[in-house]
Amino acid sequence: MPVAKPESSDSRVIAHVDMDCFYVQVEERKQPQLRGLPTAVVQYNEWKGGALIAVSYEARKFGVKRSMRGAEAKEVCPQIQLVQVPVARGKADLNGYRSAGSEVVSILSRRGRCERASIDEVYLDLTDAAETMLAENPPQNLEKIDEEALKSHILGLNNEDGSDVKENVREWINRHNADHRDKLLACGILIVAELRMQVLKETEFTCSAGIAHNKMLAKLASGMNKPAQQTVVPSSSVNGLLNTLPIRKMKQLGGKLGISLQTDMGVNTVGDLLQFPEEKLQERYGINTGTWLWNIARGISGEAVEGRLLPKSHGSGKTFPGPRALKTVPAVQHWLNQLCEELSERLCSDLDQNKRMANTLTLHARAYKSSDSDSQKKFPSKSCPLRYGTGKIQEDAFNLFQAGLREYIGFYGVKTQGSQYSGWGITSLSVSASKIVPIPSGTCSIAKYFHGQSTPHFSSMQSLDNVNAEATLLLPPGVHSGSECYSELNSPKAESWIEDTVPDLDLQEQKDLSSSLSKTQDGFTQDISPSLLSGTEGCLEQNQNKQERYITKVEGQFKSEYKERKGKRVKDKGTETPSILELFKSYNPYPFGSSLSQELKKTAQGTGARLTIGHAEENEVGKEEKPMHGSSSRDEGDGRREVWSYNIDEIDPTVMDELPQEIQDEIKAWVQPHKWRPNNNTARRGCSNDANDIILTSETRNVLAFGNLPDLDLAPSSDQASFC
Ligand code: DCP
Repeated sequence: MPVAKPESSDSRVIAHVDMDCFYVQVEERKQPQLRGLPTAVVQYNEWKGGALIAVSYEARKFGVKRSMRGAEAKEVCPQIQLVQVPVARGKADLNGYRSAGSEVVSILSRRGRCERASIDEVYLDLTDAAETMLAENPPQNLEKIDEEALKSHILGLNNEDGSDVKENVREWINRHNADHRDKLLACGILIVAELRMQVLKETEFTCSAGIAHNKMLAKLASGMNKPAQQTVVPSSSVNGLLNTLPIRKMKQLGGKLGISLQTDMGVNTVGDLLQFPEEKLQERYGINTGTWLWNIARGISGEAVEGRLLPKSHGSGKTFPGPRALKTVPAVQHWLNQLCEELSERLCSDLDQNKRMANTLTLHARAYKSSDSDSQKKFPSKSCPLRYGTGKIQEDAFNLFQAGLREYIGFYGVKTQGSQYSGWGITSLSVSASKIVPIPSGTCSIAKYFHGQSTPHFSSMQSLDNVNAEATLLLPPGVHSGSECYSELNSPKAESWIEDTVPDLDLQEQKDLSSSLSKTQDGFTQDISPSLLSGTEGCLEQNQNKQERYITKVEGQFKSEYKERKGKRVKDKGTETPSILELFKSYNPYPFGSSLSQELKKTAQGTGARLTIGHAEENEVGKEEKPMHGSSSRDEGDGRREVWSYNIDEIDPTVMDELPQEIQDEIKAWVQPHKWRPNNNTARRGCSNDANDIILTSETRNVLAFGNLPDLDLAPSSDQASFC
């Protein structure tokens, strides 16, 4: 449900920039002979020439539409040029389009905060740039207004009296008596026109833009005059724009809420909403949504432009509609492997180019059961901590699929079938990587991050173990689930690590998912919309080895710097005592079933308190760390898996400083209450059954196990109780 956000300022200058027939333009740049010709980009498919996914404006004049197939397009426009989307791994390869989108983003971000909203859309907050222009060089001072700016469409500007349209725009931009908001918009017109021309010059792509005081209005305006034009919404024109706008055209009202407004409230246009008092809308739709509806009817939207040039998640998906539905486990595994390979390449590329790592792997599927009264039941989305490496991602995704399938068709259904068709079919599959965070700067933190990253390697596998134990039953001979490697681990809580997942995609992405999935009802294969699975920059020679090399490089760097820092202290003491980071590295995150004293124990030895990290299941840990069939595995540690004895006086405070504050507080409280405990709250966050036992809160365990990821809510709160 949409939520109202207070308007930060009604004097913002926001632009929404949308590329024109984007994939077509990318193909035209590759093949300039296509320019000016009616052209469409088609998804590869042998049936009826494939599905059109982008149509040039020349082709649109002939009546060619995106909903058509190639053959239909040929009927209405025999001279149409059909260009196939590049293919890799049996599915569309969108990397070229993604990197073309990134080229544009890098130009548009030069004048203000920039939010990449999809593969070809960007929001810009140009308020500061407009204020500066107004203060230093207002449009009235300019000798000449740029031609592109003069071609702007200003809503509400009367152009019907036969007057020179450009002259009207010039006057509007130059008005001395305009209020501050309109003056800012006038500056926005000039800035956006300039940016769009810059994009054209540097990339050869045209784009269209909407310029308004908020994102909602800018987005509505950008599509009003396409291609290669810009539309402006002064506040005096907001009512006119919204009054007749069909309610379902509004962002977030295309679905159930829009239908309810139409059928239950008789609201057909946004303007119709004006008749309802806020309380009435709140009564019907809840406080937040009610206020949001009241606001949008008046063109009010407080949504901020997020400074985000990179995608929030990566994904790879494919649909298998109609007769192409996947009906056996090996078939699903084959496609999952392809999707995971692509996902892994993009993750490596992101890591390499942007120094970012994803933390959650999610599997989504759509399925049907041929003989089932419960046909509404959805295939549950599942997620788990993400481990880097193609083989690991493939393995985890497959395990997630099996967990989902077991839930979808029931345990007995799973047991009775293997490679045989058993009355179910998968019509879409996708894997996504989310919770992407930058690797913290500073080598110690990077090392911590990687140590954190390494632990899900077994944490997630422990968690998947129970699932595997059952799910292997459905595997045909020769198909490995990976569960064998963990069969000796029998964590009672295993399944809690696999989460049912609400797709971690933003609303636009979710909308795109539903539209792209629904687009495939014709019974033929089509890849999932790229805008759903928003991409990262060009994936150049991404591979697992590269990632591993990178990690090794950073770790090496960390180790040498760390040694240097520690050198003096070690020399003084004549013995190398591990720091808290080393402690983390060797910390066994086996979270369930081990006693607390085994997990982490503090003992007082004379005046010097010591932390002892011990684990009775070192051998189990060793097993857990075995590389999985074919999957690469980096060195998880230095073999020091026995009991660790740690003198708290030797904790390097500089290392402590790089930990997240809340973790610092908690650790300080454990190790030396008399010296470091910052406040009593920390005591409440952990619990202890013995004065000498240190018991980790689930939050801290997550941080230790997964790096600095307090928002990765992997363990249910009940863990803490059982842990104690
Ligand atoms: N796309 C896709 N499948 C869809 C919709 C779009 O693969 N169902 C791709 C092709 C488009 C690109 O995403 O070129 C951007 O989509 P837009 O909806 O922005 O449409 P276009 O850019 O093609 O055209 P327009 O000029 O109307 O924005």
